[in-house]
Amino acid sequence: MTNVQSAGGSPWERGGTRFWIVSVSLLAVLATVISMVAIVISHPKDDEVSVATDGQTAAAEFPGREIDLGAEPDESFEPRDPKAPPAPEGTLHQITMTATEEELEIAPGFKQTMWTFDGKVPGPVLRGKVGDTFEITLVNDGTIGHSIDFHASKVAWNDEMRTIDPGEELVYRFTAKHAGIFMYHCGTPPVLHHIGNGMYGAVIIDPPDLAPVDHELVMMQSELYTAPAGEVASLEKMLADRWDAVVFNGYPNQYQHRPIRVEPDQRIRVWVMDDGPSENSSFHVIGTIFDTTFKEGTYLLRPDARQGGSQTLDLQPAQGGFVEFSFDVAGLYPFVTHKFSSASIGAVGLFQAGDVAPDEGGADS
Ligand SMILES: [Cu+2]
Repeated sequence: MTNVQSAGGSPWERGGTRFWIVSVSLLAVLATVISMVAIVISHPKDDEVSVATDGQTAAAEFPGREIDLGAEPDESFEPRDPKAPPAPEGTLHQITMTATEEELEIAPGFKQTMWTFDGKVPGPVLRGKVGDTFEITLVNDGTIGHSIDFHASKVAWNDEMRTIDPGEELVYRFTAKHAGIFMYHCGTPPVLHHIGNGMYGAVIIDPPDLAPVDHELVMMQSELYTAPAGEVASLEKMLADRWDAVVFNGYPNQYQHRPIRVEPDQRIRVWVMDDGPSENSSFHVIGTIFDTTFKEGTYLLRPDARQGGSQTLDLQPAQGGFVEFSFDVAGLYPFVTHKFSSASIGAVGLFQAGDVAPDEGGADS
């Protein structure tokens, strides 16, 4: 036994040598396979890279269509009127609002079925004063349940904000007890889906000392989520924050296509509402400084001896306020959300102060 072992090794030892040779070979093959897989994983295909790095195509992993943000709207395109409506006379405002589901043009040459209040996205801007009573009759002309939730109100969620079926209506009555610009939206679950498909707007409740201005405007910022033709955008896309555009008053770059005309030295107030549903806003006007800012019910800045200036109004979803400013010289003044990843996908507009042609440059800077 001993000799056999010393002369040529035991069968176990000879078998062990083969075992180790085979094992090492297998390990080498395995390591090669693992490293090849690692190389493939670390070098994704070109289209996967573009999905991960290009904000405009980040939504491509969800069903939808691509908005051409460089396209011009038709000659006949009328932008959403940015003027803030005046507060109506009287202290009781009886208004009917209708929930609809209809196809709208939400970008140049791009139509999509949206859920709306009164057939538009955003819904109408309502206005009143502290102490006024709003009596809103909500009519559901859609095919699914809808509702309305006014942030300007103090009412029971299970009563006025209840969901009504198609064909039904309800009366939502509230007295405005606090000043500011407040979001309203459909509150039917999943709320994200109903807001993301268009059911949102704003109510302005004037502070008692609101000074007169030359131009008073409203900008409601929101995201657009595209869907396959004939469909509404999916909840999954909204849950993943995969918007396709960020817009003021429902349409990408509409006030760049149709600038807002003002004059130098005129005083301008812009009410800004972040209707989201999910993206924040940092409202900024290029070429001027705000001397007055009002956010979430209070003045942050008013002209005084300290001569402070403000460059942006920062808002999270469902926050609002206003800014006041003027332009010192004639020219073009873009306005943006200074979160430029949002500005670059539709959240840009243009003031034209005085007689200067909108195509004289600067609009894209
Ligand atoms: Cu709804």
